[in-house]
Amino acid sequence: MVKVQLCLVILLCLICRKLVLTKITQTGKRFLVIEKKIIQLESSNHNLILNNQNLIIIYQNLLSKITNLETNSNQNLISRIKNLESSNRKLTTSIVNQIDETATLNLSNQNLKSKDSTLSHEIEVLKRKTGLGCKFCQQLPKSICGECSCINDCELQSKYYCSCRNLSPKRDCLAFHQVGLRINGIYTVTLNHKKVMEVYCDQTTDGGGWTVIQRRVDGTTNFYRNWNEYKNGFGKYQHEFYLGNENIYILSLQAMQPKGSQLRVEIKDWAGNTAYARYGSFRLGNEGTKYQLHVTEYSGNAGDSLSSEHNGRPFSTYDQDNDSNNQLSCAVKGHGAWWYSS
Ligand SMILES: [Ca+2]
Repeated sequence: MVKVQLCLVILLCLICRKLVLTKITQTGKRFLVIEKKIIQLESSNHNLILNNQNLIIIYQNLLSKITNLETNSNQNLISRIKNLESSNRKLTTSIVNQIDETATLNLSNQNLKSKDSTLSHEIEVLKRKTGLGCKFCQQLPKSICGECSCINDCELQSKYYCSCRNLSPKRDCLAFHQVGLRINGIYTVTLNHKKVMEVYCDQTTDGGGWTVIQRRVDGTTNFYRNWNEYKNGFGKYQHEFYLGNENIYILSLQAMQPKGSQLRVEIKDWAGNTAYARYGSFRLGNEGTKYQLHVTEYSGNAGDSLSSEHNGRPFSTYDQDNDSNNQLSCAVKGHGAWWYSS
């Protein structure tokens, strides 16, 4: 029995061994499979590591290339920016220079325009003075000045005046009128048989024969002048002028014979209305009397402003106060020169 049991046990053991062996063999196979897998994995891992290292190298190379590219590009950009900045500076300098040149040119242009304007004006003045560019006499009848000469003068409203300077001098305008001259213009007269001077004769107004001693038209001539200028006269006889107190004194003195002088004052306003004051007797005293005014026998329509207030008064200028006002100078206050009273 025991033997059978043992045999059973042995058989069992054998069976068990067989089972165990089978199990072991199966386990060993599994180990082998696992080992193979491990080897494969290790191999894969190794390959991965290699790949990884390659990738790192590639990455490093790329990084290096990028860095190089960046550095090169950056340097190129910096270089380009510097070039652009340099160009910009040159352009800016050029523009500033051009602006300066433009400003200079503008200034020169303005100066030239100003000079051109001044020259044009001077040319016009010269043309008027010389009569060039003003040819009215050629368009007028030759008889316009009779035996006198027509002289162009653009400054005059008439654009001409008559010059009778070619005629022999006489005592005064009345003397010319008495020999038949009826032309208004510039004549020569003698003073005290010594001095010959030019005067403007009005041979048509109120019977003619008038020697014009003063003409004021448009205010272009300064009449605020000193004693000597009023003594000797100033202005142009065909324009605004004052004949001069010394000349008026001598002319009125030498006209004392036979009948003395008359004075006619003509006034015209801006509207063209005229008025006159006529004095049947007129003369001036000599410089010792300060060219004392003698004027009487008023007639006319302008009102008597001379004989009523100024007759018998000495002449005054801003530098010779001969008026009867002890407080002030009427010439300075009135900005003129006259036979002021007070
Ligand atoms: Ca005074």
